[in-house]
Amino acid sequence: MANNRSTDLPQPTRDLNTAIANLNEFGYCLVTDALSSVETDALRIRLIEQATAEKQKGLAFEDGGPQQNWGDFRDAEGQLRPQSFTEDGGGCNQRVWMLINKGEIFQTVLFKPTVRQLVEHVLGEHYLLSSHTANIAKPGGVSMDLHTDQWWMPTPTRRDRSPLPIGSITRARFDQDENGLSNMVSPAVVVNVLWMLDDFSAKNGGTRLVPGSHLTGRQPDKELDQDVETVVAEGPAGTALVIDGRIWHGTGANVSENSRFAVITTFCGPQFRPQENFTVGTSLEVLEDASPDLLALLGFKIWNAYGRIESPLADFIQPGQTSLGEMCPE
Ligand SMILES: O=C(O)CCC(=O)C(=O)O
Repeated sequence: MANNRSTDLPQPTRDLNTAIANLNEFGYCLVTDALSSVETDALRIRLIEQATAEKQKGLAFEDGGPQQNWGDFRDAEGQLRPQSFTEDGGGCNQRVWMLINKGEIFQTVLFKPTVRQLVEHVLGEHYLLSSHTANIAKPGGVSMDLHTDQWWMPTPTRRDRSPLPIGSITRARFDQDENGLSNMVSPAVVVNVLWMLDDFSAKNGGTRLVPGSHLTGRQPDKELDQDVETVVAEGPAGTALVIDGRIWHGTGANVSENSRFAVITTFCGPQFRPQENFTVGTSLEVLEDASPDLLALLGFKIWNAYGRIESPLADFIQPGQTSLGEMCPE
């Protein structure tokens, strides 16, 4: 993949309007000093401690190895195969899940005003946290396949066509018309934020992107798009890379000597199922101190009667709340 960086492509900026224009046109933007150096260092230290402990205890989740595939995938003969993973399989990317429970420092990134304004620009005033994780791209890794972060989003279709039923969509089997093209483009329903805890470069596996691909109306195809040009999101530690959920992207190959650390925070529209189940999985300790904003992000706020347990008129559901259950008149 070529790195055809042009000066017209998004550069790190502090200016919200420039960032919004970049996001609209190219599908991504880079926010300078989204994190202070103190915050970046603290996040990096906590992440290394957590990742090291998970690895030592045999609980690390590593993907990106040669035999590891997310969801259903197509093999070399084009056959659809089920997902294949090993929990501690020595893949090139160590993931750390559910950062919400893994140190207060990880919560701080959720409340950065510029980034939240960018999320709001794309998703509107209501949205959910979909996942809050880290990706440690280790040296020796290979480039991740290009993908979008809303591969599950049904595409607009024609009246005379029978689309793939939405529950049959997988990472390797999404609905596209006969030509793999569409004049229609689904809206962005996901925004992903990659918080750089190291300087990102082509050498250390900086995220690769296809500028403008968010408006193609389709998912990248491994064969059809194998020669597509990508650019690397470069920036100093503390930069936030904010991407439209439709943009084609993936972790680059880390050919440096050191691991590349990033926190990845994904937001989605309130209609969609988050990747991490925060209403069940968030620790009570975190919930006890959570602000209404955090509770809303975690899915405890009712949206147009969705996400309720009993009354659709309530604002929030309570952690641990269950429905009334079977009752009989006295
Ligand atoms: O770590 C990166 O640079 C990108 C990660 C990514 O695309 C993913 O986790 O799906």
